[in-house]
Amino acid sequence: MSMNESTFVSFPEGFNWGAATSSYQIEGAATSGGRGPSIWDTFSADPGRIADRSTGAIACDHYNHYRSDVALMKDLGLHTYRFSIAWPRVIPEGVGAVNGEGLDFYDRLVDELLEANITPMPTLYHWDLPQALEDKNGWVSRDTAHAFGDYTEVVVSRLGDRVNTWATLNEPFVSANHGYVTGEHAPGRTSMLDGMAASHHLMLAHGFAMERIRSIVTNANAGIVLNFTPTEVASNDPADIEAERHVDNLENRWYIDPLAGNGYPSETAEYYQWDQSEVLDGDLAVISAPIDFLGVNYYTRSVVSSDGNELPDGAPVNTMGWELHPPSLGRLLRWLHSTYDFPSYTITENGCPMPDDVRSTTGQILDDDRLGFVRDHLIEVHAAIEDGVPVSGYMVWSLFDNFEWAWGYGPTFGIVEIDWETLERRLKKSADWYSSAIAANGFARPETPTTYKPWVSFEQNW
Ligand code: IFM
Repeated sequence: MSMNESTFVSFPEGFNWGAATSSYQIEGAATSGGRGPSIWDTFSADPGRIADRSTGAIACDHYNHYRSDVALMKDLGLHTYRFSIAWPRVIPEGVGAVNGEGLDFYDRLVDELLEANITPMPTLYHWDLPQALEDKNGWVSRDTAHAFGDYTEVVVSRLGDRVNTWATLNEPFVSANHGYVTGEHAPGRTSMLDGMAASHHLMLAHGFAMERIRSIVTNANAGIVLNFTPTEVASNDPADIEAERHVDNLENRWYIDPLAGNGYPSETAEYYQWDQSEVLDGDLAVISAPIDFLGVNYYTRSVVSSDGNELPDGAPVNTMGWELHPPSLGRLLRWLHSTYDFPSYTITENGCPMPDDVRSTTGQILDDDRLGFVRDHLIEVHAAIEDGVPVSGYMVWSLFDNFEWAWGYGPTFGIVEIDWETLERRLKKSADWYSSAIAANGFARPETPTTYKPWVSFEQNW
């Protein structure tokens, strides 16, 4: 078949192709340049918290490799680089004294990106809370939201003359739920009500940050990054239906509803006996001030029964056991647009950890499965755009293999491999493919859909 419109998946002019990372997962240099400790330094030093007992102390050492890393991004042709700023690098104690050396690092990074014609897209918080603030009750305390506003002002005052695209928080659901409810992430606390208080203070922090960004950057393009796990109900059993509703409220609506001015899903708040006493007069107005874009992180769906989540028989999964289900991304985007109608959506994360166990004779990782995953999700994005959803860009997660939180370095999400002995960066086949898709603003539609092997996920042995 010759290449024509139906076989070429062509994106609208100006579609923004990028890649994403986060500070604790790649920077390393945990004790250099005046950086203070974060909750992840503390948590990962606690034996038994991280699957391979690793930490982000060195990670990809991006702090020292940023120049060559930006050169690599330029070679790939990235339009945008989404990274995060480490609060404890900028304000080591969370409040008070600013660490000039920390700000200088992000200043140099931004200049290097602009020089390479790559748009910097900083996220102000991607989970590395200064430990000093956790010692004062972390996100359960309203003071942390105020401290975040002040930190935002420091960062944006320094970089806002060159950076206009800002994301406030990354995945507040994960910060609150994994950090304060299930304890699988730092700070490792386990209380549903603390989690709900934390969720509100995170959203308030977002609102305070938006106010500061808008007051400093007149042409700001600012928003928040939320993760979504679209749910389906396992059966018609009323218990399953009720369970699905609560999971959907907690995982998909808890953050976007207040952002859209609807408050927290009350049925689920009542179910967990959260009296919302932390929500003070005026908070919801702060939280629901207009955003310019909604960042959407999508990895998997969830089929819910009253016994928990069920993996459909024979479903393909990644090496962390998450089902691979591209159609749920398209469904999610259509649902968001028809229900909430934000001005624009950017896929701020999408990607998958795969075994990466096939190499060419020259040693390149031949990750056809990851390549297929990214391509299948981009096909969903493209279809959603054709249906009228204003999706302006796609950021693959992740640029590099990195520290995958409680899983350590086992799962590899990168389109670029890191040699953990030498820290050498090597492009995987998916990176080459992504680079040519960027150059062509699209790609050939495969004649047959990707078949994913049903990989057995790693054993979590901590
Ligand atoms: O690695 C994380 C990232 O930090 C936030 N979103 C999900 C990714 C994969 O788990």
